[in-house]
Amino acid sequence: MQNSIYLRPVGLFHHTTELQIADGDAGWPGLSLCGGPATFAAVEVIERGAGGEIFRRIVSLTDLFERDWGRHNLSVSEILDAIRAPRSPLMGLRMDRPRIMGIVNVTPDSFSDGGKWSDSKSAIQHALELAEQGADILDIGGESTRPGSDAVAVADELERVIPVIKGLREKTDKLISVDTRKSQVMAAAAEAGADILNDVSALTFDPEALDVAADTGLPVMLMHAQGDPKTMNDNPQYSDVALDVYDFLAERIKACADAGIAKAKLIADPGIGFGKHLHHNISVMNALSLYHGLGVPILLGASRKKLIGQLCNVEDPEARVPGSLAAALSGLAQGVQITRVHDVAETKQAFSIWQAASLGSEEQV
Ligand code: 8Y7
Repeated sequence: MQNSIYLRPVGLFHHTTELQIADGDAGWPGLSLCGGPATFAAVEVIERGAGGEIFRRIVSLTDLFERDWGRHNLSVSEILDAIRAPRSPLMGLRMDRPRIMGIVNVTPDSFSDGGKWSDSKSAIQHALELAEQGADILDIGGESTRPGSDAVAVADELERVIPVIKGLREKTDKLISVDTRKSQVMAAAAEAGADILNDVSALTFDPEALDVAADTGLPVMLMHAQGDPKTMNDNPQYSDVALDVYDFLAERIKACADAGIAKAKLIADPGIGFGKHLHHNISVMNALSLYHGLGVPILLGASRKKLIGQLCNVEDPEARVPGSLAAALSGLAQGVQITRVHDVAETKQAFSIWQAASLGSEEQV
């Protein structure tokens, strides 16, 4: 293993728009995070040596610039540039404020709301309600990828999601993402009017997916998972989970670039619950701002997931909404751009208050 260096922005400050803190202004020690309305005052420098040994220290930005960090896979200034660069809009949706992605499962077996929306008419109805409640993106999925779930045949998945995407496309201008790992579903969904591809395997499950995704020209959400849904939570293994996830996502961004998918079209997601035990999920959630170094918007999906059940001793997924809101807000505090949730109205309310307090204005977006 090569010596690697990672920077995790810390000391995040979400400030009022009126304050207009210019990047690098004398007297203000912060740098802009993703060009948006947050700055960071220091970084945790994480070095991972060839043998997997890890050194961490929090350093001021001044120390960061002045020190010689030696030879690594990337330079400190390359990573800082990626952290600071404004994020491209996603199909016209600006990424400089928190966005909500509403979950629409068209599956008979999803863990938390499986079966409820499984005919296309009620799925479309549900999606439109989420749009009304303030979802910016509607995520349509026809294959449950919950831990232990069985694979779904392409024909079944097509039959579930395509009518919903077509029907929804006629009724809303909200962005529609298709949650699939299969290239045939990606191509058909693009044809039916989907705007974004959301692949929990980061285009690794289907050997055709990388090229097909590139052909659609659509943006892609790349999620980290370890192993296949059926067995992924049996025995996940990491050297350092937050860094291993980072390396995986960086590799997938590179693979996409090589296949002709521009970085401006990519979103990175650490994949809460996918091949991760409780302590892995906690480490990833704690390290979220690290992923800004990838240079693309971050997506977080913790809604109603098992870690909330484990931490709060709540068996019923529908009773995990308060924990889901806290997870979502902790994401915002770390600059997460897109939050994938079941409970859009509740999340919108939490985000509005968080934004009002941190921006110091009533201006809602
Ligand atoms: C995620 C996801 C699921 C996630 C992204 C569930 C499809 C399990 N989780 N996609 N899909 N990120 N991008 O609990 O965390 O909703 S399925």
